[in-house]
Amino acid sequence: MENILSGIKPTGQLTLGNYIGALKNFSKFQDENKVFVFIADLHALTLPIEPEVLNQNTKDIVAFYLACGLDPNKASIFLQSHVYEHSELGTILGNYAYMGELNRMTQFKDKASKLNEKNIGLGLFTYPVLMAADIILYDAKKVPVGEDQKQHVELARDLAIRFNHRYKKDIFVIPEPVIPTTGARIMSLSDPSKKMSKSDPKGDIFLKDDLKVARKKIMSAVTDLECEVRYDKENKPGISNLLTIYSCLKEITIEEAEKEFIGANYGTFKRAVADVVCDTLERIQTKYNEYINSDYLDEVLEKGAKEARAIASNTIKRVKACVGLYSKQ
Ligand code: ATP
Ligand code: LTN
Repeated sequence: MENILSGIKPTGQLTLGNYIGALKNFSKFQDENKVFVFIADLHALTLPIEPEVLNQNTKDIVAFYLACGLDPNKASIFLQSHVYEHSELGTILGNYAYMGELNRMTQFKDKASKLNEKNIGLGLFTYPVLMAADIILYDAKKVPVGEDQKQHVELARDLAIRFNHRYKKDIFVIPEPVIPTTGARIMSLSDPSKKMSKSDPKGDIFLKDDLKVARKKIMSAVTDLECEVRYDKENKPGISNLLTIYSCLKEITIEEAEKEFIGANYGTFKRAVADVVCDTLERIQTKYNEYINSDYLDEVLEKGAKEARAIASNTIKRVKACVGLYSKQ
């Protein structure tokens, strides 16, 4: 039994990329492990967001967690901002992280490059430190994430090792990323050289998309001038992306998917991809609609936060004692 932790920030509508790279995999762990899945709402403040949008996105993710099979009786589902220890450990860990290493974070460079240099928030820069605290608080050994988060989990790992080394004690469990072998980076349908991303919605399929809209997006996905359904990421990025989506949702390998479409034209192939995407969305949306307006969401969050606090407060006590912050014995 290992502790497993992951989270999603409520910055926008969840995409098929979030589902395949992250969400779909969370529930797989819950029978055999202690799973903590949270909504990284403090992280959502690192870029400008309207309060009502943040609120709605947060509720949406809770409903989608449940709709995608997370069971609150097996996994702890909670909000980052409901467990104060995240901020507290983030503050402490900030003293062990180096500005040089934070400067090298790809996500920071990427997001900062889209802002005016004078308006880059401190929170965006220190984002990975808070993320490290999220992970370390729960003694998480494994962190299931998509490819883009690998670097952040590795930083959490480096910080945990550095801290243990500094105090010559095994205070922290050393985490490692768990990245799916296929589907760790679903690309945009309109520009398969870019990641499908909820804050850059061109070419996205949203989990909330109307099925007809989703079908249309797949049918008009960018492909190439050949007529062969073959996986070749370099030369056929569009078709390769669609093959990845198909194989992940059908739970088959890329090779098995390729075999199904030997001799098929792109129209036939895209229709098959659209069918499996729409089936998946329909299944998720039916459940999402059952949850989204129910009081059950608050019950789930309350229970989850209680469970989360139980372990997080223990970690903080351990850390404070270790670094020499005084408390009554
Ligand atoms: P933003 O655009 O706000 O940065 P995002 O869509 O990239 O958001 P995150 O909240 O950063 O999504 O990610 C939630 C989880 O989904 C992470 O584990 C991340 O690695 C995964 N993920 C995000 N986009 C994709 C994608 N295109 N393919 C596979 N996994 C993804
Ligand atoms: N940075 C992640 C969200 C996130 C997270 C975490 C994921 C915040 N804290 C801890 C795994 C573990 C993202 O952008 N998806």
